[in-house]
Amino acid sequence: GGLGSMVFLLSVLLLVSLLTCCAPFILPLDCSDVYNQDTSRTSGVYTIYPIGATSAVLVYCDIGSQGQWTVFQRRLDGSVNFYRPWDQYKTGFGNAAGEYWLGLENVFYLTQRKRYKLMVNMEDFDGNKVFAHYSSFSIDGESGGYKLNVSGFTDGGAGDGLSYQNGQKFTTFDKDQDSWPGNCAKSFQGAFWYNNCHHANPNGAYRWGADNTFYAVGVEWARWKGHNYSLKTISMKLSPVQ
Ligand SMILES: [Ca+2]
Repeated sequence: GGLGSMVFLLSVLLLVSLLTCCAPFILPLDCSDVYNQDTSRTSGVYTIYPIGATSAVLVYCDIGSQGQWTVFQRRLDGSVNFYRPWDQYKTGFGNAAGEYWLGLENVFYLTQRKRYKLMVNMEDFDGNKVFAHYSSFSIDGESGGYKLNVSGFTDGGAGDGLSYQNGQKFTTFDKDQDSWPGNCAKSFQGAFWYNNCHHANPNGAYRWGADNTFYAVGVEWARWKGHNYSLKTISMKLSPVQ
């Protein structure tokens, strides 16, 4: 009857207004939102919604005294193959509890919604840990080749691995957008914002330390360990600028 339809109509209106008005406040965009919703939360895997309510993504949140960091790239043990095509780097792959890539589309939407800083943490096979910090990080959308915009370097012992690749589009073995006649992703066994070609290759082949058999193909941060040392761990993470 009339009352039933009115109740139904009101319910639909309520649902629509909740989704349109309040979804951004209910659904966490990043790990900073995850923490602010419950400050007892610690590091671990959480669900975020960088693109919107219908696009839940699992992510590792690094939560500690240094703040809340949304990890978008992580190498730990060589368990995941990072030599993958464009569509995989666009949408993401791997396991948020282990090694993974969050996806360029997710990272693009994140950096559209807030202003972010970037932390890159890394470790060698002797237990030495260093970092590189950048006060500003964003990437362009797919139509702009997911171009890297990074600045404001602070040295935590790692050296500046990214400024050389700033302003470059993302390259995979099946999509060459680098500044070299060849394809840097193919030649250096990774996928990244390559220039001509790299000072850092975080998505390169996992090679367990020093190895000069093939030049510069490992998980590298050249300013720290050179082009023939593949790191034990590296992670790239974002936190909003206050
Ligand atoms: Ca090229």
